[in-house]
Amino acid sequence: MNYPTGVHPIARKVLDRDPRGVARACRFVDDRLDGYVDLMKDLFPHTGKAWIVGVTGNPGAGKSTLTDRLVELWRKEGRRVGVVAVDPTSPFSGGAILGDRIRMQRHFEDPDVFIRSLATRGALGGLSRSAVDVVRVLDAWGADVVIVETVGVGQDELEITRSAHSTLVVVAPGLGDDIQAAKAGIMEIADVFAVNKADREGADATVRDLELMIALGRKILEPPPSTKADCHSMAAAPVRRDVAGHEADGSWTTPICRCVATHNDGVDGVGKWLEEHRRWASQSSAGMKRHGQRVRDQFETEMRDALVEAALRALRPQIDAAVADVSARKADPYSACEALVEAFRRS
Ligand SMILES: Nc1nc2c(ncn2[C@@H]2O[C@H](COP(=O)(O)OP(=O)(O)OP(=O)(O)O)[C@@H](O)[C@H]2O)c(=O)[nH]1
Ligand SMILES: [Mg+2]
Repeated sequence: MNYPTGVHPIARKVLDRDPRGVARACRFVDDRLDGYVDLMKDLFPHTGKAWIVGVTGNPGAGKSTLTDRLVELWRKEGRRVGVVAVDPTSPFSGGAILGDRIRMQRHFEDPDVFIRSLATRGALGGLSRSAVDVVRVLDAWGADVVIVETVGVGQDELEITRSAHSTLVVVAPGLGDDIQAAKAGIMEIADVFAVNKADREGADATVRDLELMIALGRKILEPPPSTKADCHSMAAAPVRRDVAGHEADGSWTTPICRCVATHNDGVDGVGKWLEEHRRWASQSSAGMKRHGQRVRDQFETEMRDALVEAALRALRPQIDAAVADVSARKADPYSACEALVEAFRRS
């Protein structure tokens, strides 16, 4: 392909779909090497086409196994798939990431699948910023779908999930207390629930728990629906838009799918509901609003990073002096910060 002169050499490789180029670009943005902003500038016009699917849930719920199955499902449909596995819990050992690689390794040979693990917290902006940039690299590479797997804990991970178009929360039976603990966060981010390990005891109770949570979330405004959509019933009957998914008032009620990822059972139902959510999000005003919020959140994060970086660079000597003063207790950190911000404003 021909590019205008000045296009970053790594960007050319990504746009030419050279797998090694994509790997280099991911490392480049993850490590924030010099020039990564220029690389992103060249890639950005080629982004915006991928559907970003967040997959989150408790450790061991089966996220990677389910992701592997979803990759298989979407590859059968001829889609190019990117996977970003974020593992903030073991940045040094990489243990879980190794596990993820094993679970998804059959896709490593496929030129239309690109899997990237992220464990570093990076310098500025941290994990969520790296994840957003790596997702953009895969988008520019030509991914139709990018799956972002995160463990559903912590602010960074919630932020990453918020940057997805559709979020799947994977829950395993027997984690009732965990569900209670994570309730608020989960309800906020779940677009589709997968009750995985439905071959285990307790799946029905978990589905009931989630149904109750969803009904409570919809409380007061309307009585809870008498029937809940379930992927098993979904296979048999057409989608009942009045009981899950699209609501008459334009809102979305989170459907619950049972699946057994290890046996590839119920996974197509999960895929169908994610697809349904994507359709809803692209058509409803709530979905549009969410899109606007996502762009704003990402832009504000970028602004914050850029401002902090610029300030640190411009004020380095003054910062050193202020640190010495605070350390010697000649100044309090609040006043010292205010003075530096004021100095940056005037600079
Ligand atoms: N019985 C049963 N086991 C499953 C199922 N899905 C996954 N597992 C097993 O559960 C374990 C954890 O699966 P993973 O896919 O690694 O779970 P994860 O949520 O990605 O785990 P972390 O990334 O470490 O948080 C593995 O041993 C899987 O084989 C299922 O549907 N039924
Ligand atoms: Mg995993």
